[in-house]
Amino acid sequence: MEKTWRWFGKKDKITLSMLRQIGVEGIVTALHDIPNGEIWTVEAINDLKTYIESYGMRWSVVESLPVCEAIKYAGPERDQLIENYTISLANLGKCGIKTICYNFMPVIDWVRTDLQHPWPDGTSSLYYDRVRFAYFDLKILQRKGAEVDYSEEEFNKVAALDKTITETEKDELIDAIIVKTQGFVNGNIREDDKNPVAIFKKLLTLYDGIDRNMLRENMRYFLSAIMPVCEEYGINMCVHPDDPPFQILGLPRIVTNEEDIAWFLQAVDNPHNGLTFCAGSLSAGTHNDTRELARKFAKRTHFVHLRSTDAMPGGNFIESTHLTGRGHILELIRIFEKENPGLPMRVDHARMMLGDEDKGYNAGYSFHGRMLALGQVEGMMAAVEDEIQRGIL
Ligand code: DNO
Repeated sequence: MEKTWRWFGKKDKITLSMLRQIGVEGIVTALHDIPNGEIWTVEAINDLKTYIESYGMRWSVVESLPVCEAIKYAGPERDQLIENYTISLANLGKCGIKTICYNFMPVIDWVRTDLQHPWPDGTSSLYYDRVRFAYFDLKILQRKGAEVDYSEEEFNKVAALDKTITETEKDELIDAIIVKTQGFVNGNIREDDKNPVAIFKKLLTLYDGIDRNMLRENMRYFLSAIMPVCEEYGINMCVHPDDPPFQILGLPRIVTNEEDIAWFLQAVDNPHNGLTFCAGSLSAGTHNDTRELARKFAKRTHFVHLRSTDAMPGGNFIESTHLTGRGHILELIRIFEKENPGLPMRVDHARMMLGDEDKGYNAGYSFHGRMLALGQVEGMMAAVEDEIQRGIL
């Protein structure tokens, strides 16, 4: 597999020369300064591409070319936005960048309740606590109809939490769920927004009355519209699974399990319509077995996120190390190297350690933690390569 790294552009505190030193081969990035929905020009793409190449690496994957909400909920401006998207794709194709990661999650991308959950060894990681999430939904958002999503036991726990939670903790919860995890990935909420909860509530209303089937149809519409340009330029689209892979906040989520993946691959049955196999997102749902999914969908996978999670009691989950957990990374490397060799892969959501905490990195994108994870994954890749050489895989 190709060793890639998510880099947030020239403003990223982790520089390309640092990445070169730790053995990164390919860069995963985006034109982060261009607002969602606007066209990526050949000039802007080439400028960043040349910069990356000047450090001896290549721009391997775009993550993400964001799909605007109006495309997802089928607003009146969707055709214009799809037209812009198609032009950006063609421009990327002209520059030779052909693997494009995106997602189709309404309003909110990945969700965690704690960005610095302490481990006994002094490191920290991201964490999802179902009761804290329910607290956000029921007490902070006060979402209409939210009651049906939680059990009586969860209600009682939320009521107990309400008696002890401090205002600072509430702010931290809001920050974790809708600011720090979203700002840098989809631009719906920015770090300097004054009232993120109000903005978020308004965004949720865009999906009133939109169910899973409608969202699926909107995804089919989008993919069908962009396939001709993907074919023309050899571009591989790869959707990121929903994280976590289950329904939240009354929003439909449609890339959560085997049936969902099979659905969108079949709905637009074209090799250019594929999957970002995010082992972390998929493993966060106890209904998923990453090994089975990889065996099934390896051929339509264009990009791999190697990370792992552990399920905890009560529907909570934690990012585990890259050597452990429900991601089964070693086995995934075996499957992908056998079924679809050479795919770009990056590590993801590593722990914070050894001073990462003070650097202001984007949540989940520490330096030391990711470097350790990359070292672990490289070791596993070497072991798999050895199995291939010895003919035992
Ligand atoms: C989280 C990321 C996702 C991913 C987008 C792709 O850390 O893996 O936010 O970049 O969903 O569009």
